[in-house]
Amino acid sequence: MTERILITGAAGGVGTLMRPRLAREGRILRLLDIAELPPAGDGEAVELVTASVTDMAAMEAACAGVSAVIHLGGHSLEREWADILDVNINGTYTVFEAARRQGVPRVVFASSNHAVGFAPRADGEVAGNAFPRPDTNYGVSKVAGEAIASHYADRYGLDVLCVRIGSCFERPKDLRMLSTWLSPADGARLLEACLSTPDPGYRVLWGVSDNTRRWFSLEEAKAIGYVSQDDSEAHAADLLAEHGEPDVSASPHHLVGGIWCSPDYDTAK
Ligand code: 15L
Repeated sequence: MTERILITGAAGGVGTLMRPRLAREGRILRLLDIAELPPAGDGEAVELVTASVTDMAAMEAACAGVSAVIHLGGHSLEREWADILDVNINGTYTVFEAARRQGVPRVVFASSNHAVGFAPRADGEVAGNAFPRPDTNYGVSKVAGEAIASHYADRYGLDVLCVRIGSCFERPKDLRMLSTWLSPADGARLLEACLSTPDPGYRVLWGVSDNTRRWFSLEEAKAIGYVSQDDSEAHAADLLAEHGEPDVSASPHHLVGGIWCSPDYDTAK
């Protein structure tokens, strides 16, 4: 039987990295974004949908017949409050409500390390479900998304996994990412675990590779069957040669959110 999985924000950074890595025999990826999506490649089993996550009718149509939603859509950087409220918070509500109306049993929500950005890393390993300490409007929207997810899990019985993604890029781009990196291959492994783990209920977990310099816990992700195969240390030499060893007791490395926690990083309006 063919399964259909809806990915919102599929044209974004993480969506673009996941598209080829989540392709499977017997699976159709329904890719949704307001931005243009690259057309289907040869033999690629995709359906392309141009729509906003804030459009309830479009989201209901997009959720029809899917077995899971991977919700990556929304602003991925700090924005002023009105934009975050509309796209990230109302958009996430719309995705969950559309999924519920269409009987979609499972949603994977892309949360972020910025939901707990002000957590000090000196406190030791940060638990997957550490109490929210958002560092920006964007971080607040991820906490709100986790709350919406929890509501839909408890009230309507959806299985929901909130993945607090560290930094998902082809390779770590700076010293901080030596700790926070989620390799694309590990990202796909983690999403597969989120899609297949039986009866997860509501979970909050870190999306991170098993980096030597990691300070996010992998316990919650391991509990659903995730096995990381990557370590940012393989990419460390060039970054360390250029910048030297990071002082993890000082800004920007002493808090989970890095420079997002600095006083200059403030676009709140
Ligand atoms: C995020 O949540 C952002 O979406 C991404 O662009 C990165 O900046 C990442 O966090 C990070 O903290 O590296």
